[in-house]
Amino acid sequence: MTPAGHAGGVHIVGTAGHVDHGKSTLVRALTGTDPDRLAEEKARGLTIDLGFAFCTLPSGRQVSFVDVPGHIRFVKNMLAGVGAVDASLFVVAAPEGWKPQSAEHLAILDLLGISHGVVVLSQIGLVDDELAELARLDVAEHVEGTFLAHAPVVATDAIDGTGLDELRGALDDLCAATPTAADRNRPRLWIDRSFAATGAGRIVTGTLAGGSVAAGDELATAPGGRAARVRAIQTQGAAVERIGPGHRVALNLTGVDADDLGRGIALVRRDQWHHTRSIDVDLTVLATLGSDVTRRGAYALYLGSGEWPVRLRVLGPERIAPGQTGYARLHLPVALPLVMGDRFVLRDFGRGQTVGGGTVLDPDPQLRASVAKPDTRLERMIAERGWVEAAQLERLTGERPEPVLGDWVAPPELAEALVDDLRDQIERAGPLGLDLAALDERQRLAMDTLDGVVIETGRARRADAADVLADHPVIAELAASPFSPPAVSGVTQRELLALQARGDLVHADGIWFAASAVEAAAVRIAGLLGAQPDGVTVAEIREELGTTRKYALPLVGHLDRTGVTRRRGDLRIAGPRLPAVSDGRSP
Ligand SMILES: Nc1nc2c(ncn2[C@@H]2O[C@H](COP(=O)(O)OP(=O)(O)O)[C@@H](O)[C@H]2O)c(=O)[nH]1
Ligand SMILES: [Mg+2]
Repeated sequence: MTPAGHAGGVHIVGTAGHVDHGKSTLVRALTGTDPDRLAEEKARGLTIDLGFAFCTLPSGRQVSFVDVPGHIRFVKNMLAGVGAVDASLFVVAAPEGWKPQSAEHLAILDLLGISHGVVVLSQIGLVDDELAELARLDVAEHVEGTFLAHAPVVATDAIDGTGLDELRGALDDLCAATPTAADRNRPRLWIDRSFAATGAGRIVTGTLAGGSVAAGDELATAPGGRAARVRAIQTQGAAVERIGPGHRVALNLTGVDADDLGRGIALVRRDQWHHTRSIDVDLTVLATLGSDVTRRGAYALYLGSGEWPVRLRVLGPERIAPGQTGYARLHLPVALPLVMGDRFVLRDFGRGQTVGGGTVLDPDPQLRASVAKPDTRLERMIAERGWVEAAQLERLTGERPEPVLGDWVAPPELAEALVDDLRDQIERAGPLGLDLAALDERQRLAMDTLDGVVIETGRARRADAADVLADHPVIAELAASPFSPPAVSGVTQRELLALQARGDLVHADGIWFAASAVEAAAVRIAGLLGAQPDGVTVAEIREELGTTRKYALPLVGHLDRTGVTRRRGDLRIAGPRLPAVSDGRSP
């Protein structure tokens, strides 16, 4: 066991166990902080809501505790706290032994994928050795086959201090063996408490996961989408400027109303998450459940720190039997920022029972429920979507796949089909080439990856296709009588347009001119204007060029449009692009 990888890391340990088994007393004995902070909790000696405390272990490691209520009526509060813990401090009172909420809490931790824990046999001072041994056997039997099967078991008495040092040592070992939260630069804080700050603004608390938060950051509520600015951050009782994932944090927020904050709401960076109202999940139904899970039933989804009523549809068969794992589509009443791999617990509202739980497989189901077959494979996500942006897949899965084209990801056969189709189009376009303006973004990106293709003046042709446009006879034909060009013949419209795009021909009011003719005309007019700076008439231009109005008008119109000349009444004067005339040509 090596502590590498969590230098400065903090572990979050959640308590679990039946009511009155000594969870809160144990947390107070370890940390000096009474996690029962509500007046009512103190009066009744009963944990109602989540409590928080922290301490430093003998190794110097820091550990934060989330103390949960054990009473059946407050399972909802327990669920709001355990979603983000790294490990479990699982408490069973030696005098009472295993009880219903011992079982329910263990099942919930298992469903949430918690895999590390320490078992505490508490109140050991209240039993003799024989009873203590019976309690130990009782616990061993019940944790068999669960993540606690091989967990250390420590007997403690929080009142006389028995076993507390041993427990600290066991917690140290536990933390050393438990990975701390990953940093994916995608912070998400499920709020578990929200209250008014003494100055201004609000305080929210939660377990930060996925990324860092710094003072000054702007976050958004989800659901809700309200902007909230982080004014100050506290962790373990101290103010910090910035805090990484895996910590209990309190954020002082400004710019957001109390109504927009509360348990179950998440704070995330805007645009980093896919917000969804339907998810495909795997669902493991507890073996102890008395009936199958079907679409009938009023279900509550516990995810993050929230509780949401959901509609459920089993995928594939109609039902999932107790002890079985199946697939389901859940419909939520609000859009939540969810990602593949998020864990959840499902309870039956009416019966107040835990039904089961599982993992989000697809936070944005694409297929109809009758045919959907979700799993956690990236290839399935891509296959169901076709072309999809890598950034979107990262939002959905937390993984950023290697794009095949630009920022796009696609199933291999689609990527191949795109390239094949492009090669076909280029082939069909022949020597004239394929007009790139007619292609979409992905086709243009794919074009850059093709070998043996030449791109010229916005057209792509095969490198080995002759350039039929170079020295095309029509250019010479038109240039031969530059200012009275013949009507074009023996050349296709596509060729003419391609020649125009290359700058070889000019099309003006229905007449095709050689580009060289237009340039020559500009020089000749510049000469005229040198002699008559106040302007020349179309008639004078027509005479200078030795042509007729039929050609002179389109030519002059073209020169006006391209800024060579400018119109003033009936005259043409110099435009900004009038060529300079050499002295020799000026009179
Ligand atoms: N003698 C003894 N009493 C304990 C011990 N732990 C808890 N208690 C008592 O058991 C009762 C319930 O403890 P509490 O921590 O509130 O249980 P929780 O509901 O699991 O949080 C309280 O009256 C405690 O004083 C222990 O280790 N030894
Ligand atoms: Mg308690």
